[in-house]
Amino acid sequence: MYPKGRDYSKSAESPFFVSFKLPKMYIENMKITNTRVLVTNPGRNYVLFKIETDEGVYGWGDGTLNGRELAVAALLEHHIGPLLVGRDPDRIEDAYQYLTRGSYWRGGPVQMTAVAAVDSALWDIKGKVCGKPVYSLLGGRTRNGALAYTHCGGATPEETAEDAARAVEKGFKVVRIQTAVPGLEGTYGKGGAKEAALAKWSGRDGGPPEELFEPGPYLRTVPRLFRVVRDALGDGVELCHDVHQKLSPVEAARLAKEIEPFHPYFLEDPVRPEFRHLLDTIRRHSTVPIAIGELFFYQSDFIRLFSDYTIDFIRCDIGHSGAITGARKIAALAEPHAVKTAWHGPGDISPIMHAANVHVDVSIPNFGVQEMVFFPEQVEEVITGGPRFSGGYLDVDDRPGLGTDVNEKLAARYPYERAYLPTARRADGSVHDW
Ligand code: KDG
Ligand code: MG
Repeated sequence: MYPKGRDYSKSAESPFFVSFKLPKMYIENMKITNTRVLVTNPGRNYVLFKIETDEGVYGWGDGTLNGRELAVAALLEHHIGPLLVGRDPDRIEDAYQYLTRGSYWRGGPVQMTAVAAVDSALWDIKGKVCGKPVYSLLGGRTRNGALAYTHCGGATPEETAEDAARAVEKGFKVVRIQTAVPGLEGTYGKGGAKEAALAKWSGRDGGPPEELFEPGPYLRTVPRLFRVVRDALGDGVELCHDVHQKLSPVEAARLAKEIEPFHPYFLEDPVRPEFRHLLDTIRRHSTVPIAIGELFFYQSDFIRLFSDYTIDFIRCDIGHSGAITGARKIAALAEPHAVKTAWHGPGDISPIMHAANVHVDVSIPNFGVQEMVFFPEQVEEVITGGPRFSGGYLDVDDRPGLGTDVNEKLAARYPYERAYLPTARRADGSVHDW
């Protein structure tokens, strides 16, 4: 299955030449022969990308972008896939450079998700060719597992506390807590782990769902949520909360200040990405660690935030920021600035990208925590070999590559279904930030 090695010892003419034989892993003139895009919905839509080679080795990558799946699928199928055929799959960094800097149109979530699909598939191939798990090729393990957190939620803070207690019983040492806000219809995130793993988001009349958001009731509810959960669970568990970019800088500063006594692990996405230069407003008023980055795509998005030390955790979705190659670059830039990783790990990226997350987590020095979901059985039958959870940690085993595979026949039974995340409006009917 794996390509032949080249014996360099035979070609040496110099008497000073030290004879060596490159290991079998050396790839000589390996070529990409075909690419294939597969869109499947075994519970949620996933865009899977296969790269095949002339040596029979293939890799699977993930190109899922929630609510914009077919845009990435078309980009991969019509514009990027054809560019890859005939290239050497060993040259992953070159592919990243070519696709991010070499084309005139660059950047943005659709393009960077397609780059991530290519990157994850190429790392899968490289691992299989070398007979090594990807984390080993990234420098080897720096830890035995990736500290993981799950979503806990409920219709009231008390219900969220019960949900969080169940998570702690399962072994979680970190939980994300959300709750419904009285008077606000919807309230994204209150569904907890189930909502995170399996949500179709098809709204009324087939249109995207719309929720009501007002900062006042929200700002009055979340400190109470922290108090109720802390009182119920004590200090033995770390608590996070996701604002989903819905506050202004000064509102976020107020929230951080009011939840500070309950010692949150981090406050996530307190403001929208366009306000990143104003994050210091929160810093000046509290010591609550700040996590941000789901809507950021490159190293350069973080330069000021790292160097000014305005954030503590990077929340990029590596599936939308160049996958393993992109994540390594961002993490390396963060390392000397005391910033840790907390890669996005929702149900709307496939187990392939969750595996990529963990290969990076267990091999970098500045890993912080990994968001995770338990996928429904149906998803795990279509996409096999994702990371495993035990005792509060996620891990991947030592199978070559990412360790994941796709049952193409089964995937074909679950066609794409249009689905969107909910959007938010204020009480006066105007659009509010996602
Ligand atoms: O596609 C976006 C969702 O995955 C996002 O809403 C989930 O914010 C999220 C999180 O932290 O998981
Ligand atoms: Mg989030």
